[in-house]
Amino acid sequence: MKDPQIKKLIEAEKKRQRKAVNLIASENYVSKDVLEALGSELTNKYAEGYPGKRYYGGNDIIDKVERLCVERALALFKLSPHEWHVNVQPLSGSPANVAVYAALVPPGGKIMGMSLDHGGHLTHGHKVSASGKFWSQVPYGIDPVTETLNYDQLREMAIKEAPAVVVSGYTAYPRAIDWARMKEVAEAGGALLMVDMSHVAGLVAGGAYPSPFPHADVVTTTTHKTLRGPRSALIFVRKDMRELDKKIDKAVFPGMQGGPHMNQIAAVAVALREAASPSFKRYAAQTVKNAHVLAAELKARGWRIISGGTDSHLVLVDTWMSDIVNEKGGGGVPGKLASERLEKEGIIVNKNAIPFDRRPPADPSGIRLGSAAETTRGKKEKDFKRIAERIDAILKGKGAKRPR
Ligand code: DSN
Repeated sequence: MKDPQIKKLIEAEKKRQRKAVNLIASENYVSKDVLEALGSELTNKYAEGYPGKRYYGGNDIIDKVERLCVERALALFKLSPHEWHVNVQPLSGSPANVAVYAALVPPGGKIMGMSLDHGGHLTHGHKVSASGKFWSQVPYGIDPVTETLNYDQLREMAIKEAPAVVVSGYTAYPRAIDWARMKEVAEAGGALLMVDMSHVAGLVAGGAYPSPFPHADVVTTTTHKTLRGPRSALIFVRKDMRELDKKIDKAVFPGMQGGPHMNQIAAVAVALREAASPSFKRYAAQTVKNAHVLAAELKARGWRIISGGTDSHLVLVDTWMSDIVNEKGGGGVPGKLASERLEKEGIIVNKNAIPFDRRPPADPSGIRLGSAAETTRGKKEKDFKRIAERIDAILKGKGAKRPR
């Protein structure tokens, strides 16, 4: 690279990534092959349209790239091309979700989505996102006692509100979701079931988390979290008489986007091939085992784990109201301070609201941890035990050595 400033910054970021213990639940480390595809000449090509129907010439090879990505996406999740369609062009998760609403929800129509502080995503209808400005959110949350979904209550809500779409799949919900029950919820309200499996897509691909495909009408996912690909997104849609597939394609292009990022689509194809390998299956299983250890070890040291544990890569910790007394006799630590203290010691997490949080979103009560990135780096249960010990020591204000 001839640009010394950017070269220096890339090198600095590479070093930071190497040194840090990365517990950001939505991040991961891609392979060299994924990076190579991302940095390829495919970025030079305009390919507005879909394979065989482009608005520019010179797209024969590009068509093959996109078709291969489609084929691999369907094969990875064991979907028949007769029953499912996948659009591989969304630039990332938020535009993918908004494209689904543009296709399937009339302007001003209702989206039943989980509220932000209970673990939903901004694009599940929150008022600050386009999804809450052009459509109206029917917000739902989790049960205050079990801190998990209460499907009976959701069913009643769906019947009362009759939304166009029920959105399931969250950004800070550690537990397995009963997709069959979510389908019942949607059907009771006459709604489509849209699953945003962004966080768990890699676990689903590796067989370590229940698949939403037997029950959902539409499944969106980012490709860069547990799936370990480049930043991008996919929209899967059931093919049937309702022609949802055609509506979704039109909503992505020309509805939302122009030319697809073909280097990104090629990199997704590479990641999908990697995710179909036996070693990825082992990776997915190890990711969940590591998260179990992290949750159990923190819990054993007095930290309150939302819902009592995890069934995925994700652990949500109430650092504020946990039953903790530190060495100075003080109590818990608010989420912002907790994440700052951990970062100073080389452990990167994000502050996160917990359900029914009484603290403001900018300084919430908890932190969100994830095991996907460090599992990619080969960490096992014993390493996660050490990470939990270190987190505990830092948050309680004791000095301790950095985990390797
Ligand atoms: N920012 C992602 C996450 O951290 O879950 C969602 O967009």
